[in-house]
Amino acid sequence: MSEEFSSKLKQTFEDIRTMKVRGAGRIARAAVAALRDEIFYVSDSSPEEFYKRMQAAANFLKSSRPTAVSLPNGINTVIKSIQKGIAQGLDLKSLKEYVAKEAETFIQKSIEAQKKIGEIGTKRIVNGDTILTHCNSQSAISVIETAFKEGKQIKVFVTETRPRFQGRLTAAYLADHGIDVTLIPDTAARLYMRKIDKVVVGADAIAVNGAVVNKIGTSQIAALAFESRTRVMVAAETYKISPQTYWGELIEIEMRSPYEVAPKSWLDKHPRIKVMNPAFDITPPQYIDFIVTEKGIYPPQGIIMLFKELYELA
Ligand code: RUB
Repeated sequence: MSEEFSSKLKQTFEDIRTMKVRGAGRIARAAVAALRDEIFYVSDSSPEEFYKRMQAAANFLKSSRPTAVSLPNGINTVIKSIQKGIAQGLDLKSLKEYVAKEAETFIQKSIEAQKKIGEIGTKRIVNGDTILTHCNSQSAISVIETAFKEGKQIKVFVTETRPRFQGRLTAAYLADHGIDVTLIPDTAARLYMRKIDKVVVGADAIAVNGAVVNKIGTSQIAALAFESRTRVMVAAETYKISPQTYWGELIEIEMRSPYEVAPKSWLDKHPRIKVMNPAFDITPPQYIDFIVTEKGIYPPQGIIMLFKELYELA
């Protein structure tokens, strides 16, 4: 099936699957860019045939990783633009140009949204704050970096984020940009929570009830923050809201290889040990103080209103 796609598209699929490209925003932009390039790879006789080929490429890319809702949401904007172009009666050449432009617009808007989240989120960071972040979220980093660039004296605690250690990426980035960073084991989060003024994390998906799906361990940190009255900010673009949750569907949690948790050689020696390696968890809305999007700041309970506005369901 995948033979019909360009090697570039297949490479993007592989890069997302193997986490060479990772983080919900980056995943969405990479997939949309791959689809944009695919437009000029597929040779078709009619707009309908083109639509069919692009739909197949879209489904293939969607299957690369299951949890980040930004991936299908980004891909769907491309597919919807094909439907729109066909409905307008565009010829194949104009249709392709139109779809390529729409894909590029999604990518640019995604980058702008992350910047805007930084500008809005920084309003909730005060001089002297000590922040804790988990994993490696560009939107969370945007808030932290903007606050720092505005001259706020901040300190950042970063959890290592086992088993893939994405926290190291965040710690290195922030330290390289001059920010005071302390890397801690995930298991030290409770010990240090009393020093933390705000938890700032990203999201892979947001359910319409305000629950947030993010890197495994996020819900534990949010529960600890709740226990010590520390505020929890989620920084996420609106394309991370999951439309399927409006109809009662659940967000699939990706299960990854057991060998990320323990080496194969060791597990082979202990065949009776089972391993579970979920990549994400769900933080209930009551553990989240507010969600910063490019459209503004919302309490988790306000996400349903935002969703209805975005999808014109109000
Ligand atoms: C990454 C992760 C990030 C979100 C948000 O998980 O959980 O917090 O994707 O990132 P993984 P961003 O490393 O498994 O992809 O704000 O950059 O979209």
